[in-house]
Formats: sequence, structure tokens, C-alpha cells
Amino acid sequence: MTRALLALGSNLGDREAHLRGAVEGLGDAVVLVSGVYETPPWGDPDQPHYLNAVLLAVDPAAGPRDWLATAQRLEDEAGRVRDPARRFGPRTLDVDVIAVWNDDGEPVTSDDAELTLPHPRAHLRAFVLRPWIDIQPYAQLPGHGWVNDLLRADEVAGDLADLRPRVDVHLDS
Ligand code: PH2
Ligand code: MG
Ligand code: MG
Repeated sequence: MTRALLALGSNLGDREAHLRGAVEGLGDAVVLVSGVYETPPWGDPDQPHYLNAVLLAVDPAAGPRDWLATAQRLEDEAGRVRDPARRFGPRTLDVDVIAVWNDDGEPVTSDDAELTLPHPRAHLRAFVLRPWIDIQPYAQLPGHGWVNDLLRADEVAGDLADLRPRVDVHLDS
């Protein structure tokens, strides 16, 4: 069995429906779903704001590459079109595998060109770290320590102030 922390993002079309579709598409694998945050675009400013959330999922059989395949399936189901010229550009649905833990609770690492685990930039992303502590206040990002400490780091704290909780949006019902 593995556990995975998946980050969801959407900034095209019906953003809420895309996030909800990802949660529904994971079915019984979903264990915990965070709140939803409205976030300014990171990395490529010329695009709409995102809705971001994270979820914790378990699967009795999935290895790291299975989680990646699941993430890509969910993105495809949301009609995602990839633009190689805009790496951080707009998208109907983004599902990123942030970290995976094995049966013993040990983090799984991967240097695969297609799947780096833990996610190489997660420690810098307020839109991943903030929703994460909604569902796991004592979360640790493998290799980087307490998520709560990462949120206070200078590179992240500025972005954190720009996240807006969307308490009117719920993904888990
Ligand atoms: N995803 C990106 C690029 N920029 N900005 C925000 N706020 N949220 C995202 O999920 C996001 C982004 C590419 O994956
Ligand atoms: Mg992403
Ligand atoms: Mg992605």
C-alpha cells in the first residue's frame, strides 16, 4: 500500500468542477481533502488566478508511477491541453504528486526524469503547503521538515499572504 499527497490546481473553465472531478475520479482512494484557496498565478503571471487544494489518497497496490499515471488520467479527463511553450501556463486541471509514503510510513524517493519525488519545488509553494496543513497540521515534507516551518520561510511567507481561503467551495461532499 502507498499513501500519496496530491496537489490540485485549476485556472481555466469551471475551476471548481475540475477540482471536484479529480476528487470524484479518485473514488475510494481519497482519505482527506483540504480546503480550497484562490491563489495568484505563480511562475507565469499572464493567466487567471488558480483554485488550489491538496488531498491525501491511499491505494493498496499503487507504486509511485501508478500515482503519476492516475494524475495524468485525471488531467486528461478534465480536457487538459498541454502547451510545451508555457511550462507554468494555464490549465483546466493540474494534479501533481507531491510525496508518496510506503506501508511503513517511509517516504518514497524517485529520481526518474518523469517523476521526481518528493516534488522538487513543493517546499516553495504556498499553494501546496497551506492546504496541506488543513488536513495534516503536523505534516512533514520529506527532505524539508515541518510544513509549518516552510510556510514561515521568507520565500513562501509573501505568497502565503496572497492566498485567499474559499470557504464557500467544498470538494468532499
Ligand atoms: N500551477 C502551475 C503554475 N502556476 N500558480 C498557482 N497559484 N497555482 C498553481 O497550481 C500553479 C501556478 C503549474 O503547475
Ligand atoms: Mg503544478
Ligand atoms: Mg503538474
